[in-house]
Amino acid sequence: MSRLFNLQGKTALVTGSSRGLGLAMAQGLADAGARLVLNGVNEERLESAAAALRQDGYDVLVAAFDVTDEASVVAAFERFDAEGIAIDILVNNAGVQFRKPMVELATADWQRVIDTNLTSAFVAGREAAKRMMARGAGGKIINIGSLTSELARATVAPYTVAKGGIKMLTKAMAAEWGEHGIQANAIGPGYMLTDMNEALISNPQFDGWVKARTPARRWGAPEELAGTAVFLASDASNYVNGQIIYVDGGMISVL
Ligand code: GCO
Repeated sequence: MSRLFNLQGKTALVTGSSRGLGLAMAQGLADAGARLVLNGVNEERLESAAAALRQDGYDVLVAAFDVTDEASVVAAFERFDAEGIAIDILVNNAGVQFRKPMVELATADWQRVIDTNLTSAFVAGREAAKRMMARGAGGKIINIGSLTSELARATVAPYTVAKGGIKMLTKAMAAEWGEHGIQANAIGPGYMLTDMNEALISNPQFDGWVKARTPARRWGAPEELAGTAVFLASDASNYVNGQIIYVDGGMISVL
């Protein structure tokens, strides 16, 4: 394995990694040598994902906590401290989708999406960065954005606002933490084959639109994010900071 992309000796916490994009990126990081800390709120699903990865020989820990609950995020990082677990790589992947026209959208639903998709990345990022700075060994923060970090689509306003915020939070992290050897970057997945998108995938009109609108003429597979995650988690990206890399089959680059 190329030294540049080698994650051996590093520990990666991936939020929302019991399935979907988070689990796929976690597998890629483990493939490159990282020890994993999987996170989610469903302990059974987490343990099942961890067991499968351990079967493949990977070093996997589990940390069940709700990224929207600041106290549980802080407690999780304090547990890492107590157990000597240094988080070298944080992937802020946890997120939800909620599709409804804004004129019908309850503020509580708006707030829930913002809290889960954006505020959680700030809280976990703050807790990770404080410790990276104290260790003086730098670190990597990878926030998961979206095509909606740049472009809006009707009926997904809170998700769009949160993901637009992810793009700018990534730059804010770079601005404050770059001098501490921390690189904060983002990945912008395109339309990926995930449970969250099931309603879209099974809708023939939407499926047709995605395929026509994407130069690759297809949806993306979750594992297609792994290479970019490894790049941004590795020494290969030590002079990359505040960027968002779109893994979208070309969709955001064309009309
Ligand atoms: C939607 C989808 C998108 C994708 C992805 C695109 O309803 O439009 O859920 O938001 O999940 O974020 O980049």
